[in-house]
Amino acid sequence: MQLSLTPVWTSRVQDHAMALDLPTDRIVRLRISAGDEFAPDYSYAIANDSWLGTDVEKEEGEDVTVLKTESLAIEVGTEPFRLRIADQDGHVRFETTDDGIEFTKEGICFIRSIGNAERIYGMGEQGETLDKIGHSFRFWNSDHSHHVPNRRQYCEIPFSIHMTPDGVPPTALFLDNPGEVNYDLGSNDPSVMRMTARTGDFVLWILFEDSIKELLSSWARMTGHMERPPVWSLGFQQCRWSYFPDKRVREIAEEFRTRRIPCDVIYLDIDYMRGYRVFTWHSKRFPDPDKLLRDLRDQGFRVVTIVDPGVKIDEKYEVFQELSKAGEAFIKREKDGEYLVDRVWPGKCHFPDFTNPEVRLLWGEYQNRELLERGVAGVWNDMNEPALFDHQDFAHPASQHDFGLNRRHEEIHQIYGLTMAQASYEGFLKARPQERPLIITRSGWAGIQRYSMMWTGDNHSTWQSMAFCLQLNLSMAMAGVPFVGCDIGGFGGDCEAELFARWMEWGVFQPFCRVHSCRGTRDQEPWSFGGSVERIARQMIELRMRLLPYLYACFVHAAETGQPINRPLVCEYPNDAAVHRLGDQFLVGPDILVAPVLFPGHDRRLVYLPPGVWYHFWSDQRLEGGRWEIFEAPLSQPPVFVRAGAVIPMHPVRQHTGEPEPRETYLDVYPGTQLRGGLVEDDGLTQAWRNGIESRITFTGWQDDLELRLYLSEPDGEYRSARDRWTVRLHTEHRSVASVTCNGVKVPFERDGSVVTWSMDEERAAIEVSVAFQR
Ligand code: MIG
Repeated sequence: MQLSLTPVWTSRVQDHAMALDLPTDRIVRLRISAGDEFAPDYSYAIANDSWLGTDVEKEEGEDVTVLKTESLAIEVGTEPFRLRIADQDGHVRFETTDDGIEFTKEGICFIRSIGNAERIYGMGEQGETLDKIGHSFRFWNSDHSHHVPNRRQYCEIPFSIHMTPDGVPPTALFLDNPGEVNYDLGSNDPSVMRMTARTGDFVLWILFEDSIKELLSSWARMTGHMERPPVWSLGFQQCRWSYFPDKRVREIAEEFRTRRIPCDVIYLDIDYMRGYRVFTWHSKRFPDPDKLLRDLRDQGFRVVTIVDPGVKIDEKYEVFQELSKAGEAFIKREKDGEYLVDRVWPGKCHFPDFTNPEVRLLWGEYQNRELLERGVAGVWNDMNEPALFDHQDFAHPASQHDFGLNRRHEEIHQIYGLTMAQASYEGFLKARPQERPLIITRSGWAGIQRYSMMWTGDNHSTWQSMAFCLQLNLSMAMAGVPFVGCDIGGFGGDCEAELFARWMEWGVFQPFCRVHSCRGTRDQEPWSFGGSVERIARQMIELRMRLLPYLYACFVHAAETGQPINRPLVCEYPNDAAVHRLGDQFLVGPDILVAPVLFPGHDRRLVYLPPGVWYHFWSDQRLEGGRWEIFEAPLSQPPVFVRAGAVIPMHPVRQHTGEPEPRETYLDVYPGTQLRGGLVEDDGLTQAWRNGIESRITFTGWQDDLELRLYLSEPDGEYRSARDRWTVRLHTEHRSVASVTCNGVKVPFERDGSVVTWSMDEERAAIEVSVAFQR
């Protein structure tokens, strides 16, 4: 979008223009022009141009200007260039070196001092570790995965969170340049971070907040929040390259139901198309897609189809004809204006220019006519880096519409996937304005979360790849994309039984929970590895279905605040140095901790439990945190823990989310000094929640030596769930209960092992529970 910021300071360094903006009291933007003057002020990342602004006091000195706002003191000097920003507590939050800009052949290079023991998070699909300090990266979306196992570069996001362990609040940086960008995060000189933009203006946003979580909220306000997703997208999903013909798809569906393994979604990969022509159906393999989709829907399955950007050059093919007629529809060669050609699955193709609004419109219409109107539930955008067969990148300099700016493709390369997802998203909302879009994409850039969720592309069926995926999910979340997940079981290569089981064990805790595998590899359905693995897979998927109310609340929270669903521990425990580089265990929402087993043959693993009390999920054993401990983890019991004080809403198992809403909701209470939890309910499918057709209930309470109190708030909102009963399960091994009263009335309870259970009627009013412990 075009931005309307007015600089509070301008200057020139050598032949380049410079400007500082203060979009809010806590955001600074610095621009340095590549040429004499600034390019028009457009951003593909920013989605919200209503800035609060701030009062500024300006002191202009000889070679340093000081700008003061309520929260920040900004010192900027031009000869040589330096920038230093301190907060109201006097902490230096951002500082360049004494000569902070170099104009080089590689572009504009900006040099910032790295803090003492600094940690760097975020950046999406970049790097092998959660903390990126000491690495260097090129940001250039591409399909590298086949060559380098621990590299994934479909969606790189130049948004990074910088934290030092000295208690100074973290700061975030966003280099708003959609061309090639290079970061050196102290790999050559540990004291400096160099950020280079090869083309275009250097536009750096600097965010100042008090915590990582607030930085992520601020980032979501700037670039857009993810949508509240359709509830079926939280269900289990099965994919493979490819299920065809239609008969095979029906068999897979049937297997899930007869084996009683819950499943919500089946995917159609590229073989459903006629010769890989986008928006067509293969007439022999899928002679009647409408009927197939209807029948599957009757069994409770949604179908998501893949869509690739390359449009086959074929005069007899309608999509090609019509887009060709539209003019400016495809990416053009700069030198002669001819449409660029490269090969992908359909053969020789042109590549739609999704920065052109008319192309997005047409694309959306085809998507709706050929897919959504036939009953397809969601759209899976692949190959949109874009990936090409003949070349790594387009063979010729090319140009795009680009807000009418007509920049070269290379200057906006990073947003190809973003704009394809935008086309898909806008199209979806046109076809079904009352529903919630489900768009999946492989490539993306800053802001992708407002259109689409991400899966992390082609991983491998190896232990190493599995461990790597975990970290990727966290790095995506720390770059503002909460709805993310990897192909469970691994895409490339043959999976083996133990790996599949271990992958399922934590894969079900990902926001996106899908099994997928490459063509030519062995079967990879939950039942493909024998009875015992099938039992584990079923049990884990069932656990996910039970946890749906908890997960859904996490998704809604993510949509409203930008908070991750799978969180690195540092999000919640920033002051605990033990978690600063911890990327092989994660939190699901604030209360569940998962520590996957990542090596073959291991039946235990070392886990770090953050300070506080935790409960072992399978045994209810109460544990003191703030330490490392080795836990037994036989197959089927991955280390999972619940934070003391958590109230986790759960449902009975259903085979898919379209089964009738349960009449009963469980509240799993893990006693702690303060209780907390929440439930958000709505129809799961439509936009009606925007008009208040939802229901929110919060759980609070406390516990002392004698008593535990639990409060359920009165439901807020108009939605009425099917619930007529709550069943509370109090996980307390070490305390015996004397009595339970609900709103002053004694209720019967039972103890089974470590769990004390009782039920309460749903009255659509507040409930106050008191549990008296035996002295
Ligand atoms: O060139 O559509 O990442 O999930 O199965 C490979 C076939 C193209 C790459 C995707 C993968 C998908 C595959 N695609």
